[in-house]
Amino acid sequence: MKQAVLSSSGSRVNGEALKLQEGQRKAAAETFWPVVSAREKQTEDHERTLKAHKEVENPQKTMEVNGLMPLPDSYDYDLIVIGGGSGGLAAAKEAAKYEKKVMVLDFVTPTPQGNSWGLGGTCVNVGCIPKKLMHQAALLGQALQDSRKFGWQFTEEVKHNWMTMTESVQNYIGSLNWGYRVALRDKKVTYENAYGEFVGPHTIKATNKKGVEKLYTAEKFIIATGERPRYLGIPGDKEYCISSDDLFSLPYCPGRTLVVGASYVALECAGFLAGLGLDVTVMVRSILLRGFDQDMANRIGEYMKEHGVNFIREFVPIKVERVEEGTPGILKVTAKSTTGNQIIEVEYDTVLLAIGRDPCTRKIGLDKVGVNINEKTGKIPVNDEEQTNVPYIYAVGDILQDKLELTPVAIQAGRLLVRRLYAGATTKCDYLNVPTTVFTPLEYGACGYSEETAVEKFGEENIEVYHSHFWPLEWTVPSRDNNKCYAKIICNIQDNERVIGFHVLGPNAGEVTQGFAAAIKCGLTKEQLDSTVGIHPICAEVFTTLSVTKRSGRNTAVSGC
Ligand code: FAD
Ligand code: NA7
Repeated sequence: MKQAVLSSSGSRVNGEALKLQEGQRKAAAETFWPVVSAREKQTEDHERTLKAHKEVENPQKTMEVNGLMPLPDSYDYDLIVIGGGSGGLAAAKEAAKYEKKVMVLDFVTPTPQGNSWGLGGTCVNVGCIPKKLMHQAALLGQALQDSRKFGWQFTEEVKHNWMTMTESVQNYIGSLNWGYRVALRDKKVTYENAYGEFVGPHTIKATNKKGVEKLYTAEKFIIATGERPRYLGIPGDKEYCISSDDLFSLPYCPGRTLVVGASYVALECAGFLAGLGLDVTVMVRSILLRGFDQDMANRIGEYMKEHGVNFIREFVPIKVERVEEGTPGILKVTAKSTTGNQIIEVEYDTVLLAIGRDPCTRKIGLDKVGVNINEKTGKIPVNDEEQTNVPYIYAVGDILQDKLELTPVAIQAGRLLVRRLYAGATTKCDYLNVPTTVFTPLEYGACGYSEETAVEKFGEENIEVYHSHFWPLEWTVPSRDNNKCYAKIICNIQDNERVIGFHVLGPNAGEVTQGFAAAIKCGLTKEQLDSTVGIHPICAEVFTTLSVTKRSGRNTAVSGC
């Protein structure tokens, strides 16, 4: 078997290294691990590799002990993708288009409560999809109330059944899981439900549920392992609390719920739970929706409060205890003020932690291949081509440092990366002006700068903020929530009043934002917005008639449509 010998400095000294191009040799030296020159179609059955590996009883140990490592003559795969979520599946399917031999490894480590799910990653199983469907369940409750004013009459009391909702949502998710498996099979992508971990250069160990281990080699790798919910690290958190990874398949109604955390996952979950009629409290450590426009964030908070969500501000839990068994049972939460010494004790049926998510990068053998991570956050820094510091290893999605954690971003980055790798394309993923929506009861759509970051970057005197309240026609007849919906754009005065920030609070905010995001990408200016003819009577038309600047202090309230 061929072996590469590492000198103490890590550079390769066997014959093949001499064949490396200058750039590759430099990269190999920089990254400590050898770079094997690109080989077209040199994939073979992994049995051959396994046989080779058997000769080295423990390749990892061999490397560590004597600096020797196996270097296969050829690779089992052109590309191995670790993680079958939004980014990983998009990349794998795209690579298959170019007739590459591709493998996807996907494995879900069960939650502390024992939940796991099928192929497709966070978005499909425990993220965007169930979240939006449950948000829809809550909106339907509101629509039922509104409908009485439109003439609908019900004879029965209106109730919500948690189990019916979760079963319907889970059935739909099951169909998506199945669809992904079929899509991979149709595209001849090998899928293994196994945990991937680097054990040496170009070599990965795949461990399945039964603990069976296999070694595979590939010319290139894409890491797309995503993130998992963080825990508080206090007594009782993993034993008694749930996370969003458990909520969407919870086999009982959560009842009185404490949501810990105040970012979008926390507020979205709190919003739909309250919309289903549950008693919900959000425990906020500092501010709502860190990173988002704070003017909009506070308006969302006010609306939620008016619609029955309780907030405990500037407190953090320090202990969770079970006081009564059951599903859900009763939990006692002891919490401490972040501004003083006050301690409170509060009881809930369910405690949902939504205090952030950690990237799955610390247990995948990155140290074995020399991939750098940010030690503090676990995130992987990449260049603008999603390449890690090890040239044959790429990364996409939520695990990337300083990038957006959104499904369409992961998909776009994965697809474009593969097109660059295998189809001669040059287009890079554009992480700027990415639109997003927070599905709180009053939905929030945004694209571009928040007001505070625009002020910070351009200076207050150089930005003009236009804003207005609006009242959706659909809400007028049931007489609800006047002067809650709100539209705001931020323009750069120095650049022909180009729209650099777009913010909307109102129904279907995502649908509204998507089209404007395309316009912003094309360089939309305030003048162009003004010359755009609105569609009547819809919410989005407000953006074609914005005339009040924030600077003017003029009233933005509306009384009719
Ligand atoms: P993931 O989709 O998380 O996929 C990673 C996969 O890799 C997982 O299946 C994981 O189990 C697997 N894996 C991890 N380690 C290994 C390993 N060693 N070996 C094999 N497999 C491994 N985004 C939006 O755009 N819109 C939304 O509305 C939205 N809502 C969200 C709501 C919630 C509650 C959450 C939590 C997230 C939401 N997101 C939303 C974010 C979105 O889900 C993520 O940005 C997206 O899923 C990231 O894709 P990814 O490919 O990076 O990782
Ligand atoms: P974020 O965006 O990381 O926000 C975490 C929230 O939890 C935020 O409000 C934090 O408050 C709060 N937090 C963090 N640690 C604690 C502790 N120890 N106690 C109380 N509160 C805490 O997380 P999300 O879950 O909303 O979203 C993460 C990603 O998931 C997102 O980007 C999507 O990809 C899906 P802070 O403002 O720091 O005081």
